[in-house]
Amino acid sequence: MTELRLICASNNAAILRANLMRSQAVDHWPLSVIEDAPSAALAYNQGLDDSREELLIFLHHDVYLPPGWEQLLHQRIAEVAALDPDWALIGAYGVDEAGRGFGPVWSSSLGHIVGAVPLAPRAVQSFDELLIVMRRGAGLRFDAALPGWHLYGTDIVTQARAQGLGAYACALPLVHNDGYKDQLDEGFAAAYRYMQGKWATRLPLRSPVIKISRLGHQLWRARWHNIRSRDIRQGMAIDTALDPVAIARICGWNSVAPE
Ligand SMILES: [Mn+2]
Repeated sequence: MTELRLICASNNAAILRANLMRSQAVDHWPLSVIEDAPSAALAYNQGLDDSREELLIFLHHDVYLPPGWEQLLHQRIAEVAALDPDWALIGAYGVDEAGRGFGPVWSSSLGHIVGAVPLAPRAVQSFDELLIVMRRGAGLRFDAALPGWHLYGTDIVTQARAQGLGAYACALPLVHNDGYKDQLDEGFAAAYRYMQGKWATRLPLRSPVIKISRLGHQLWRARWHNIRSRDIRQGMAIDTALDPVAIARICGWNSVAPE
């Protein structure tokens, strides 16, 4: 079986312990935890450089992988490889060319299961950063110049596509026990502006949370929307102290292993 490693950037041991470390997958595969990195890209490149496995799963510390997820991933990889032997990336949540989001993933900040279920690997233009699988042989790296902790899922997919490499969303159910997000902050805006400049000839790009365009007015529109929808969104968000194992069970993901 192909060798595989989990790579996680974490700044909070309690969140890591309460979520990712509850996953059976951490007993199956080695895990690198990178702490106190200045950016997601630098953390993940360090994870790449310090490992040798052919398959790397970059994931958030607030993600819980339900039982059987390891077997399911192997099936999804086989499905992608049958379609595209030189594939580069697989994500658990992605946005296709038409702007449609594919999951399914539970989101505590949104309080529901997000994303249509792809019945086959779905070519996408961006990933949510919650979980990204990379085939090392594709030769990709995260962009060290991309600041902060946002939009690297869109950047890595765009890098792949610019090189003619495939990035796919596959049905890989998981729990994202993320906290309520009030507003797109200055760190997000900095990443947005960086993407506008870097990919000027490939705009617009649709990330899972926002469209990146030449004009960039979507950033202001999203901020205004977030102000107006604050009460509703706060009401829908679920307490992150809830047990992700129980959430997975309620979602019907007691075991997601293929039959
Ligand atoms: Mn997260």
